[in-house]
Amino acid sequence: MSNQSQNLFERAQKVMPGGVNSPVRAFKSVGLTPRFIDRACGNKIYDAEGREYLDYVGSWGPMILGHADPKVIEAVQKRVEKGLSFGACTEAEVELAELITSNIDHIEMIRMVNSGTEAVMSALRLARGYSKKNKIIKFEGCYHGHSDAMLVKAGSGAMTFGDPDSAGVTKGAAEDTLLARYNDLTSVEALMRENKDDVACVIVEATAANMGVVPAAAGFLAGLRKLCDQYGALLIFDEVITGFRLAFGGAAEYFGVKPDLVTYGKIIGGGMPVGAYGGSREIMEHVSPVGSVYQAGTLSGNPIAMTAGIEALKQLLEKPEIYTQLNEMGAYLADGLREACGFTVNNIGSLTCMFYTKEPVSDYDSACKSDTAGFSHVFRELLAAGIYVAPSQYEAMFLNTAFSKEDLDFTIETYRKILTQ
Ligand code: KE4
Repeated sequence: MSNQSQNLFERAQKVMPGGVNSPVRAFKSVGLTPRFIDRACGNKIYDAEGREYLDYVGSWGPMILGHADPKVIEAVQKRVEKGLSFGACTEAEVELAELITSNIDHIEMIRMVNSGTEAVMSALRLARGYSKKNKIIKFEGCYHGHSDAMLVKAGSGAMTFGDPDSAGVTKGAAEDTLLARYNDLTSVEALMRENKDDVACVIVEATAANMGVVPAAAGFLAGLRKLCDQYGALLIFDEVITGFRLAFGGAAEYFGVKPDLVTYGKIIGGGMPVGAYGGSREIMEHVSPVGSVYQAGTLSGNPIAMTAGIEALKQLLEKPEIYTQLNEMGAYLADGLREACGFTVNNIGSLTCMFYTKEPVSDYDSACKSDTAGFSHVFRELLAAGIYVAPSQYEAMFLNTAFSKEDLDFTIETYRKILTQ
């Protein structure tokens, strides 16, 4: 069979850095040519050669209803006939905003942007503009997109390539970013005390999924809430991955802890480029044009993207049983992998990650103990067997509603064969 992906990758590398538009897709850490994907349906993707894969990436989270959901596709097809983008107000953006604010009580107002990075960058600016304070506390191994202030000991691709601090990020841009340890409230309290009148916010993945999956420990998020209240800092939940996945109300609903601001991405756009940030009216009305915190975007609220998001979120609202189904499947997969492989497997809801260590993984340092060479070997064997997981140890396996028990059993059995051969 011709290796179309190889040919395409050679062309791509001539005209795009690394041949990709996002580093982790380059398969660099697993030493393979990335598969160029031609189409997808349900929980399957098909590469340029027509090979089928069971897809545990799901576009890094958006495809919770499976690829090419018929209702989402139909809604988008109808909408595009009316034009693609106006740079003006549309009913679609109001409808998506209302869907969210009327179903998530800590979101009274929301602003649509075009990516998770943009949502985080804007939320941080808002937190600083609202509080008139400068410092931001983030956690080692958490990834919040590629805005300068966040590329400090970041997770995801930055962690995969071992360069948590990116070139091009100036000292000035990073010096107000303080680093704490995930699941360690004492490290947060120490930073709060040292910077007590100048911490604008704490930003946290309310379950980390960019150093592999590392759930928030019992009491961690409630402890952050208490510390933020005590020191007058805003608590920002970065729910780009967990939003509309752990529950419709995301990790905030799952853990019962209310943040001051939330950032969204991925599922909110139903597969189209959408990010958003939201919170109380009191805070959000500091955003331009009402308030003094400037933020803007040509394609923000794009009607096609809004339509995809509306259709996806409507289905999640209409079928709340989806979350029970996804969470049960997540636990089933995790238990099966644990039993079959004997490694540490972290799971929360429909997010699962196997680490190539037998030690517990609860923060950045323990995640770094995973044998990434062992991961890469298994990745290559899985791909050959038609199972597509993220090409990095420091990501998640994302389940969607198209998965069956048979798919999970096939996956568990394949892992078992690879690790016992
Ligand atoms: P985007 O700018 O990629 O839409 O979102 C950035 C972001 C923000 N916050 C969290 C918690 C995130 O996980 C992300 C992006 N996630 C990665 C996957 N772990 C995107 C994949 C990629 O970089 O290609």
